[in-house]
Amino acid sequence: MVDDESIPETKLTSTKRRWAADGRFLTGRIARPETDRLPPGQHLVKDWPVLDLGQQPHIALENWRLDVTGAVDHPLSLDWTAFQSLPQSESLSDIHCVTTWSRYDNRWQGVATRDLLDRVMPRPEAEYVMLTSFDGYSTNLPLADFAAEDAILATMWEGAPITRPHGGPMRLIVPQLYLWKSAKWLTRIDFRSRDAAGFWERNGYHMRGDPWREERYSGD
Ligand SMILES: Nc1nc2c(c(=O)[nH]1)N[C@H]1C(S)=C(S)[C@@H](COP(=O)(O)O)O[C@H]1N2
Ligand SMILES: [Mo]
Repeated sequence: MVDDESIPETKLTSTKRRWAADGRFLTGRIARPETDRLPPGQHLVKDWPVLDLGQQPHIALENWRLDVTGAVDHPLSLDWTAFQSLPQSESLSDIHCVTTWSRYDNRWQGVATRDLLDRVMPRPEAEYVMLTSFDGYSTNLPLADFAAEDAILATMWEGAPITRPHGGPMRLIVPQLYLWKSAKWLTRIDFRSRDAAGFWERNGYHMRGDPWREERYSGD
């Protein structure tokens, strides 16, 4: 048995310990009974609708970039090759759109947000994340949701590259929030101490967007 005292204290272990002490990830994936799989007010679809502002950017891989900025110890600016060299993960999840459709069992591959967090090391004051995309879209979410175990910076869906209409070459997937929080064509992740509204949040959508609580609009 390895006792805790023998594990060297690194910045990573100390940050993880701090997160655990804060209960940072307590809003992460929660096992739900099968009968409770469909959130209130949702219906199941088999296809996958496309929803966005109507500008689906063409991003050549040589022009692709991901900047990770704000309240982190190690900001990053990654090109496609550097991004692809991060640890790769797979996750299976349901998606829930605020327009009332849900789709079960989507298989994603890409970089788990937790692996990105291990690299950049959010500072203690980082409580929120603002996402910005190549089409000018933005959306905000709590760091605890961004850090959920099944949240992934996805490049593949069902074994094939994510198509441009669905956010290829890379989009975020945060299964536990409505899908508008899952920015397509993601290019910037900014860590912040205060919450600020993104595009739909400025236009009446909820700041958090938990489908299980039906947090659709700002008054909900
Ligand atoms: N960059 C970007 N991401 C976006 C959007 C957008 O307009 N631009 N729309 C959001 C909304 S409102 C939804 S419902 C989902 C839809 O994802 P899909 O088209 O893959 O179903 O993407 C979200 N991410
Ligand atoms: Mo949406």
